[in-house]
Amino acid sequence: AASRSAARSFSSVPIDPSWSKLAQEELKTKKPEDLVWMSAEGIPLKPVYTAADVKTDPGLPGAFPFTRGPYATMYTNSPWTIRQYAGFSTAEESNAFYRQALSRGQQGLSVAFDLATHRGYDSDHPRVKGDVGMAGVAVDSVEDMKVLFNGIPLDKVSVSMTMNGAVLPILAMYIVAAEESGVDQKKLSGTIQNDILKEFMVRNTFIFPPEPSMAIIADIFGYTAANMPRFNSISISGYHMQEAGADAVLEAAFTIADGIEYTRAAISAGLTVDQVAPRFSFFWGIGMNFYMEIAKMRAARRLWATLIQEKFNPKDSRSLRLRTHCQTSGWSLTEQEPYNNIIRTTIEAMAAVLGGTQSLHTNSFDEAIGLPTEFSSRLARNTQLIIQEETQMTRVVDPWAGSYMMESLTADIESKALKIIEEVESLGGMAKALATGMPKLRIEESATRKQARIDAAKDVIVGVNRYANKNKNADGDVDVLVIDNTKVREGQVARLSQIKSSRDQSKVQAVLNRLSEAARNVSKGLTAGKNRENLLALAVEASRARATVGEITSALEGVWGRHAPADRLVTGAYSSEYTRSSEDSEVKELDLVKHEIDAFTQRTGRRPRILVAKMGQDGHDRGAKVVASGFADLGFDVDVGPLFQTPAEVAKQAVEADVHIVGVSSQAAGHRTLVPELIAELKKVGAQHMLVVVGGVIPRQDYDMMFDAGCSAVFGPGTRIPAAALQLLEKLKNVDV
Ligand code: 2CP
Repeated sequence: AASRSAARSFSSVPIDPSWSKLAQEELKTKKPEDLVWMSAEGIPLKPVYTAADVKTDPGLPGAFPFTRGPYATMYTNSPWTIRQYAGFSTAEESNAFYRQALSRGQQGLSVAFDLATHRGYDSDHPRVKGDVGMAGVAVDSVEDMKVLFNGIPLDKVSVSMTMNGAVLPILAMYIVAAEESGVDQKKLSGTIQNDILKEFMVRNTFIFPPEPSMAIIADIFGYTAANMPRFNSISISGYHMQEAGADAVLEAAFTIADGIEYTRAAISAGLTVDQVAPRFSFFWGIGMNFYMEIAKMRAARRLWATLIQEKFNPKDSRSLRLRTHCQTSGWSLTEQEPYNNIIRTTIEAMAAVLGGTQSLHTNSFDEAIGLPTEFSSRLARNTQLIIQEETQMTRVVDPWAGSYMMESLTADIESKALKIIEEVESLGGMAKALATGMPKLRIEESATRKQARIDAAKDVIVGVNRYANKNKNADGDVDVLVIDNTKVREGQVARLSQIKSSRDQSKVQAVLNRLSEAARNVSKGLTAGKNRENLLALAVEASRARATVGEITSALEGVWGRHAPADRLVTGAYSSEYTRSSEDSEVKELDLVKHEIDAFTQRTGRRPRILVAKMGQDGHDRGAKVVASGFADLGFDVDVGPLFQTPAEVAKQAVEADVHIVGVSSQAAGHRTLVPELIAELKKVGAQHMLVVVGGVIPRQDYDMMFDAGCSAVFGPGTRIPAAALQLLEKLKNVDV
């Protein structure tokens, strides 16, 4: 029923009439149009394409508009870089992991920093107790950075660092660590993520407000253009938009719009397009919609080349070549039947390769459960090695070129994305568009719709909403890496105090003062290199003097403050997608939720109220937002807490809002420390009656710990929102509210 009602609107999609005749004979009662599938992007995928569908010649690889690839020979001459994102615990442990990975086929490094570092806090800061060493490696000073790269030749191995908030101290410490190991910055090849616009949109590891954040980026562009010719100054990232729920068109459009905004920022800072754009790089998420992902990569290359040409008229053709890293989708991984994730990742990796990526990370199968182990990391790396070395896929450049379907789909994505880019441009560019909240809201809407399609089983996820394995323990428990957060923290705190006692304090203070002065000059609108010092150059000096990540950040924060985002909630997107052509059983379930909410309201005089909370420095808020929107659409009163809260702050808000339930969303392993603390804080303020539930990436092994701490329920990935709501309403019956 679902496909027929959806197909009705597709009678306008042109299908080859001769084929339609052939098809009709096979179809009996159905019509050929019934076979058209509408993608999340609103692009109809037809059962058959012909030459009539191809309007654009993709040209040659290595030539404008680069649809087929940034290089002429692509993998036939030099395959993509196998670059696995990793980092955990201490610099020593991460270093050992990197060296082993490089000896077993990995080709480039990609550093994951812990959330304390991302947000510019040293490991001894009270706000980051649950975060140190958990979702990445803890780095406080250049001494940690030197340990991290010990024995790795930085003039040979390219290093990507995912850092946006604390980008100044981290890039500076990398430069100084290399310098002190005898490698001049001119020789460093690698990439710094440095993409703050998407942080404000979706990823949330910003520190400063938007304006000074953009000034930092322009300073990094200026510094790297002058001193680091082989270093990619930014990784303009759509990946996190996809993880946050963006479809392929939104991801491509907002990312290219970000790139245009960065080019403008560079030009305003007195640089030319050709000084910066050749060292811009991109980063895509690659999900399960196979054809769409390949087409997205092709369309994005063409859009970038065409728009940069049109807007900035560069002389250097490298300014027009979109080079990209890809990562298979973390969101597409399921906690249920985790071995299915190996298959998903393989298919996604093939899409990235067929789309012409320059560098690739393949996820480990256990990432929806916890931190990857040595075993799962090896399988993930081998997935790429097998594609690269066994399948002969590298022998032909852009093998999809000329496919009627692929060329047509590429053009569809291009034109849809272009419309959105134009919309952003008409708002004055991405920085201004972000201030209106438009991009964030579009992505959240798309995420909420996606969840509703999954909950209604319109989008199939094998092992979750179809073919679920009833015997939950059939595959046994999957091992996860457990990090002793307290031990890592203690080690970091000891090293910090050792550094602070052995350095020249007056030298440190002098350079920190100059940083604050430069920050004040940024606020006055002065330009680096002309009438104020470059922030990265100063951070390099500060790092040499052994100033810490926290100190460098504080010197700037004292002037600019720390950014606190305002938030809005999507409403209506869940219920509209869910009810439209849902199965009867699913509509009945919604009725039941409504009935239970009415009963609760009659009994207590008000609707059930839930606070959706995020604690620690974990800024992944897709889950929290989708749950909040879904619960609100189902009829709950929903409060959404700010990001980055301490347990005490959450308890305070819960009491002030007098909620019945506190729902904690945890994606970065902080729950082990933070949830027990929250429950203790709630007791302290007399709110022990409130139900505490946890959702997100919670390893099965931690469930008992959560229940023992006093949690009422744990919702893993793949939980259907109405089912969770019913479970909570049931539990509320036993609570005296
Ligand atoms: C490449 N080269 C070639 C060819 N292909 N030369 C001749 N013929 C060819 N066919 C040359 C290039 O020009 C370059 O030289 C060198 O070989 C390396 O190639 P590349 O294409 O630049 O590859 P790369 O060094 O691996 O760089 C790829 C990217 C870079 C995409 C440009 O920015 C990158 O590695 N990004 C990785 C980002 C990343 O890992 N992010 C992690 C995100 P030259 O150097 O002389 O030009 S972690 C995600 C998590 C989820 C998070 O963010 O939270």
